[in-house]
Amino acid sequence: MRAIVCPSVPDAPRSPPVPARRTLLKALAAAPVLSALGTHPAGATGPGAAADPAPGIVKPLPPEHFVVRGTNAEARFETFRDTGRITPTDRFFVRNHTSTPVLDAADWTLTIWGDGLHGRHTSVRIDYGQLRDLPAVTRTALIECAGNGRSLYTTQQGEPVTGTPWTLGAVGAAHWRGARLSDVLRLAGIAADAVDIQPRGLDDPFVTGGTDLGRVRRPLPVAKALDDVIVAYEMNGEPLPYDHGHPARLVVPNWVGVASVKWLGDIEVSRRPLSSPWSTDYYRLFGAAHPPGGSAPIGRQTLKSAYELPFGAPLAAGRPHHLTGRAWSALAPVRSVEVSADGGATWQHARLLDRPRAGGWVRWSTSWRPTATGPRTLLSRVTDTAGNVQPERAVHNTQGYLFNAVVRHPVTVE
Ligand SMILES: Nc1nc2c(c(=O)[nH]1)N[C@H]1C(S)=C(S)[C@@H](COP(=O)(O)O)O[C@H]1N2
Ligand SMILES: [Mo]
Repeated sequence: MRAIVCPSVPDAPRSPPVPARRTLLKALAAAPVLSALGTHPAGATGPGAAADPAPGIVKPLPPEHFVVRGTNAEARFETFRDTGRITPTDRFFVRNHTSTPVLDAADWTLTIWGDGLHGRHTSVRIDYGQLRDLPAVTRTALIECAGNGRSLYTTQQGEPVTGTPWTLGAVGAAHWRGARLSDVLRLAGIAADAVDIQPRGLDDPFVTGGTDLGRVRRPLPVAKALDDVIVAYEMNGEPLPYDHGHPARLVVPNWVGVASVKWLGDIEVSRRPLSSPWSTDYYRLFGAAHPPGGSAPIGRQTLKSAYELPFGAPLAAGRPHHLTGRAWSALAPVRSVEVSADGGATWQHARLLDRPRAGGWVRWSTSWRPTATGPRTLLSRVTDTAGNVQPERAVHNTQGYLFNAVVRHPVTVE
């Protein structure tokens, strides 16, 4: 296959010479699409319609399956009980810093550039057809926001945090199909001494507190980039939907969701370490328990388990209840899940319904026959094969990342 190589330019700026062309249908242009799908209340999609609850998300967000949080949509974790091991695409959470750009694969190109390519100052551009011509691989991987469970720092530990107050539904599992990022980088001519790459999205620049941070981008060490990362163009057997990165996104297994850059437009390859606000101001651990300037940029996600049950669910006394949940760890395959209905005094093993595998989650079930009526707290606790186990308390950080503590799940026995 043939990639377009732009000859080196003296004084080339440290940015891609030509941003990939894109087709943006926004505001007025997007409104007919949304109304045609009949998914928003009439009148809610027009310009300036204050009623539109998730400006910038294209797919329908039925309230029985989603909670809208600003520009994002959280899946209702309890409703995962009627899904299998794979999260259906129309039930997958959406985390957008700005809004979903509606891009056309026919116009799309990916530019790979930087001093980490052979022959510095070259830049290589591939189009959608060329990406699809590379050998295709399919991986099952969770994407989980680093802030998933963030609100529990406050509700469960009484600690303040900033950021989207997710409960537990900023996670989903999908089959992703695409080209290996290593094949893309080798095609572009990555040098042996490149240390970091930095993928960047084609969505609008992120402006916060009056500061324009530029387009979403975050460095990724070359060792991870060449390992198991893919440039995905299909999700669950269909072309990537607009909200999940159409026409192409990175899928970075086991890493914090922000690494999986959507609407991929360019990748810088560098012989020196790279940084961006998403590796300096955000996605580090700040606070009393961490080094003064914050931790190193976070990479891997953590481990969690949770009941597929609404918080505060009513359960009839004197009857056995079949309770289900999910457990996952980005650190190692799940080994076991224990449950407790007496505040952690005694624990029993839950039944695992899936064979644990690296990178996925495991459904589990347990039976509980409550006797006394009143409020109760259900606990679940996952242990992985590396010996990691959910602690009673998560170590606080000001931005509420990597919540990993045992979830205290309130129910009411009636
Ligand atoms: N270009 C771009 N990529 C992005 C984001 C974004 O806003 N813009 N959000 C990131 C974050 S924080 C997460 S958690 C995941 C969410 O992926 P999803 O919306 O497909 O669930 O996408 C990541 N990739
Ligand atoms: Mo995220």
